[in-house]
Amino acid sequence: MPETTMRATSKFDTAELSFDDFKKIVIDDYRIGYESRQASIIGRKEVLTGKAKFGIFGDGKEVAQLAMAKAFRAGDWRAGYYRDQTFMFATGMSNLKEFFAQLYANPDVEKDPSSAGRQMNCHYATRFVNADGSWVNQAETMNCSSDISTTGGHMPRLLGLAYASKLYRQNKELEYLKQFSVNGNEVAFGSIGNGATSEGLFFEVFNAAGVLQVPMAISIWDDAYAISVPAKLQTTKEDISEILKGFQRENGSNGFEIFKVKGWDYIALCETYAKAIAVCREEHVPVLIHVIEMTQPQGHSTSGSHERYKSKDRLTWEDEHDCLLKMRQWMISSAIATEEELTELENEARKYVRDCQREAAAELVTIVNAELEETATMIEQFAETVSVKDKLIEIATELRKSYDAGRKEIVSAVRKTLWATVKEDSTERQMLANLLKVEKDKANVRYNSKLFSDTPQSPLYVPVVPVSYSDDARSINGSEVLNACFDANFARDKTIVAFGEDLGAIGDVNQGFAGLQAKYGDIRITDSGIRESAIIGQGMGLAMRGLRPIAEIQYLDYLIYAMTVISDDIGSLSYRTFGGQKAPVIIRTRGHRLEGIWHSGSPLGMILGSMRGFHICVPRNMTQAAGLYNTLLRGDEPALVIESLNGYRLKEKLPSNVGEFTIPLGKAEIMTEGSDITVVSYGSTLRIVLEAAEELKNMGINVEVIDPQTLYPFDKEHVCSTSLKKTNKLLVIDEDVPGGASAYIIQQILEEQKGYYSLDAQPRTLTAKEHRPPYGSDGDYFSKPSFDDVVEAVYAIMSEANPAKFPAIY
Ligand SMILES: Cc1ncc(C[n+]2csc(CCOP(=O)(O)OP(=O)(O)O)c2C)c(N)n1
Ligand SMILES: [Mg+2]
Repeated sequence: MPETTMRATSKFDTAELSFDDFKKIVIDDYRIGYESRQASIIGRKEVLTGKAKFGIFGDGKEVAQLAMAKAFRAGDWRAGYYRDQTFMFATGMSNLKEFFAQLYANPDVEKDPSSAGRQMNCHYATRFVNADGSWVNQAETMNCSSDISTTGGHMPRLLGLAYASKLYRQNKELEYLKQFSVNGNEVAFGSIGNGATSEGLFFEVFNAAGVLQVPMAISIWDDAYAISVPAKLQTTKEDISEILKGFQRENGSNGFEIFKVKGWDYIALCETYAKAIAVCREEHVPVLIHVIEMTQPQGHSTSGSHERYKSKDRLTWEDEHDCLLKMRQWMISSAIATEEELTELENEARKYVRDCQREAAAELVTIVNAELEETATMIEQFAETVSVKDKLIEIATELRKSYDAGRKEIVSAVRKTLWATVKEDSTERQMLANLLKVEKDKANVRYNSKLFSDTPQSPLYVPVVPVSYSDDARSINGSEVLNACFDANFARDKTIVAFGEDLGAIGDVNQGFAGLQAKYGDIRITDSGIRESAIIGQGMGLAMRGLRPIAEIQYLDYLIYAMTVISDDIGSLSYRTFGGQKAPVIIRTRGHRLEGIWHSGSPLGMILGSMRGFHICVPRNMTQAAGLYNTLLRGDEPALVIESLNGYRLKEKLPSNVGEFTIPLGKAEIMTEGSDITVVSYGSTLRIVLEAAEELKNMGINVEVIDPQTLYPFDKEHVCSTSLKKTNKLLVIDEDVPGGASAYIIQQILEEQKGYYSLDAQPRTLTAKEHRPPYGSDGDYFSKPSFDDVVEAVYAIMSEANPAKFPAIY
């Protein structure tokens, strides 16, 4: 059995390094690199012979990663991409067995701690959330934020991870948080392919890091290709560090230190990384290490072969410049090792990797085969008792014969057995039905769990504190209620920070943060550049490192600019790490109707479709918003809060416990009681609906208006379907497009809450039009649901049900 203990790289920083010590370190490094290469070669074979589904590997990038690992310390962070297996092995953050367990999609989190079999291979993560929701001591561990497959998608997160070090260094009030930082000495290491630097996110983050001066070290693995597309078609001048030269800091300016080094030159790489990371760590200067002349010995991935698009000359060049080959030649010529010693090392390494691979494969296959055997036997025994014996024997035989069967084949065989025997009733059948239930429950945990971290610290379990008002409660602007809420929370919790465009000096465009920067300092309440993705990435990285960011997007319409980070990265984080990582960032924005195509959006359907993994809060006024912030800031899951853009100047009473009262997520509220029809609405539209309900009362119609307050989760206590039992009629009103969020709400009420059975009229929706809202009051009137529209929509449903009492208006 192979040992899969850590084979981490050693540093060269011993005070007196003898040549023998030096040799040993280099040879050990070569071993790690060579094993990593073998993992790539065997991994590819496993895919091409059908034993795994897809493979993408770090071959050709090994030597630079050995050098990078030498500069990486406990407390540091990585945000990289799918080429970094050598770095993960060399730091000890992963090992070969885990590499293969992930390749085989082993859903056991002990075997694949990065993703519990959920992610493709070479998508790494370390686990830093304990089962009870508490954090591991990140200052003592090496930390790897969870990889995503989208090229460049991780860059905003990298910025946030680095920015956390800046906050921990500059904000002395955070010194007590020793488990997250030691004086901000941690570097955030990023890696990205040369092709992916064409992405907007790369440039956005690069500029932001230069402005913010954060300890971020980006390595570009430049192999001159992005799948088949050569550098000529990707990068101006075919040279990314050349064109980024303007970012070089000079004469006391801010900016980057930029390095360029060849990917096969071990010594130059080690020296470059030592130098680059020292300045990054000590001075908090971002650094770029452009590693050129890298290769892809096996091509891009298992999906194709690079012989199709690389010239013969290029392929020959790649063979000659293979970084491990070059390192080997250098080791021999420098008398570090002999040809024979290296051949022996390579033979040992090949066997070792093969053993690791076989063991990882066997670990899954043995368990699944035992389950298969048990299931097939149960089906065969059941077959003996039924008239469709042949059919069941056929199912069992097929199951036994299936090549590389997984749980899919086992569960499918049981389901087909139950179909074939639907009219039978026996103990054997019941046993199979029970087995199916058990297996479905297990599959649910394996494949469908942990969208949220769902620990005792979830905002869903934050104790409810009712709002209270003193007898002489002042009526003030909504923005002032929010301001008081933020003030109280900033005073209570030193880890809370907020940033966004115009948030700092002027206190946001609608004054929710007015005066708070002066009170709490510009390190906690900060203006940001116009860079929505980077703002959200900043929030994500901070939240992963124990801070409580409120990341502000100026208007809801601009959320789209950050959607990749929100949807791909934050939204899937808990799921894709099986709860091993979390990023409880609160995204604050404002939206719904105001003026103009890009200042009146309410794209909740888009949000609901792409932001699962977030709590979606749509408060109708600022007091409700405050209660939701109070809940979210005490929980540990990500959320979006959309304030009503037209509500900041409306008067609201100031609660006496404005920073303490909490509104539970998923708590729908009945705004007005009525017995004729249930109307569900939220956000800015709700005020119009309430006014319409008053008018409708004059027409003899009693409307029950319900505000779900949060769309995700939606009305956990089924207030809506309970209301339907009384009214039997449903109208859903919002400002999204037809079939947008209203379709989701209808699905929740009719299907999820079984409201369908209470209906005696067609359920209806009243929404905005399909296009964006035009500028001006008339544009608003003719494209968003107006007071008149609401009155008529309710009336029409009543008229349909009882035309004698409510004759058609038109
Ligand atoms: C946003 C996004 N667009 C496209 C892809 C498909 N894709 C995967 S890898 C890749 C090429 C990346 O090239 P490069 O950044 O140079 O990295 P390399 O694979 O060469 O190391 C592409 C286009 C993706 N994963 N994500
Ligand atoms: Mg490339």
